[in-house]
Amino acid sequence: FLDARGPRPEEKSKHHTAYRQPPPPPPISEGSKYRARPTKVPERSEAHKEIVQQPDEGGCLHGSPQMGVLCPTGCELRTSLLKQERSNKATIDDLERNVRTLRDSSMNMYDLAMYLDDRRRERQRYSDENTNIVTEYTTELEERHAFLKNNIDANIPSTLRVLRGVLENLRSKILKLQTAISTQQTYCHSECSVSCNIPVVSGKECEDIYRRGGTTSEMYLIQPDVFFKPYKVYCDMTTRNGGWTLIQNRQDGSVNFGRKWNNYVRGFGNIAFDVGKGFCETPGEYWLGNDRISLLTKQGPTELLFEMEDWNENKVSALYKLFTMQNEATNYRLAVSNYEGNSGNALMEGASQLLGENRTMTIHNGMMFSTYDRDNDGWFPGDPMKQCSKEDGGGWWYNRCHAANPNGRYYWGGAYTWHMTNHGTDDGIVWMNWKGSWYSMKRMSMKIRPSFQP
Ligand SMILES: [Ca+2]
Repeated sequence: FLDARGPRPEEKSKHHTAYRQPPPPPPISEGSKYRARPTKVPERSEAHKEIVQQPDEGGCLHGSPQMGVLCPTGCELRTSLLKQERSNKATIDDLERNVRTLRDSSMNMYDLAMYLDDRRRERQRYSDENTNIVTEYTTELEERHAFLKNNIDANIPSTLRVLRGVLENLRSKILKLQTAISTQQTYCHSECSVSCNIPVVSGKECEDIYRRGGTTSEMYLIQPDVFFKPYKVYCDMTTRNGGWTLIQNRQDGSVNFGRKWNNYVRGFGNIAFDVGKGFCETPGEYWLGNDRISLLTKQGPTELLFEMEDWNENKVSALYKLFTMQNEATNYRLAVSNYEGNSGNALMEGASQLLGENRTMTIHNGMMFSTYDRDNDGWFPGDPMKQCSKEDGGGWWYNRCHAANPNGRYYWGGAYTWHMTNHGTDDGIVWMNWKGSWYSMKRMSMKIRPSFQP
């Protein structure tokens, strides 16, 4: 706060119009221009002389009362001036206070104006900067837009041409595939006619043929019983001295084994193929048929050989020195004995991983044959909700349900999970005692031969 008597800044001079110069001091009394007059000695009585008052200082009264008052004199002037000065002083003090207040408020106004001015300048600066930034961005955006537009104009048409070419290529490939598929469909609808040169050698079964001189493994005609027509079968003439009649074979999943009762009774699949050697030396996937198998085992003591192979070319086998399959009247009941082999005795002992009742309910020996439309299993016989064959994929001598499942579903690669199955059960080509429930064999076969004592 500026002292009223302090130095004042130049720019505030305009506010000083309210300031008034103090009144000039009253004139100073000086000596009279007149010389003193020579005075005559008054002739008065002594008594009269005594009441005459002497003029007071300044001599405002004439020496002679008859002459009255001589002036306004300096004394009177001074008194009136003193009176005036008193009232003027109060006015001046008042004015001074007003001036001080005005000055203070003008100082505040000045500060505010300065502050506002600074703010304005600052805002202007911000505004300028923002404008610059916006301009920069706009420029960049325009450049990018131009770049993209050029790029699109230059490249898209050629890309489209390439894509169109790819599309045309795919279309022609699809056309070729469709043609191939329709050819295959026509081929598949026509009757499967495998043309093989059937050897002249024949017999009751493969051991008989072997003994008659047919010693190459291939397809032959056999006639176990003169009352039944001869039929084709694959004979294995090399394994364990040959003479084996192949009654079941799995090797590539080419034949569906999830079939009805009548299919299993009559048999299904492909007996053998000629792959260019002039005769049918390559077996197909097939089930010989329950009636034929049953009849063969009734000819005399028969042995049954299971051979299986995993997807790493490991092979194991199970030989049952005695095997009989009853006829349809007793639902082709199974009987096996005298196990020899390294696969585990699944048919007679059940799954080696299981214990107690859980194990015995997987034994196959003594069971009747079941298909998904004929429930003869050991799991609530007759209950349509409890059918092993429905859940495990093929026709078999199911108990409740299996330790071995050679007619199950074919799984490429071996290991499979319950997610891949139809019913969440182990429906693969399983031999639990060797590979457990969740491994499906690459190859599986069943061969029979008359038991002959050495
Ligand atoms: Ca059942």
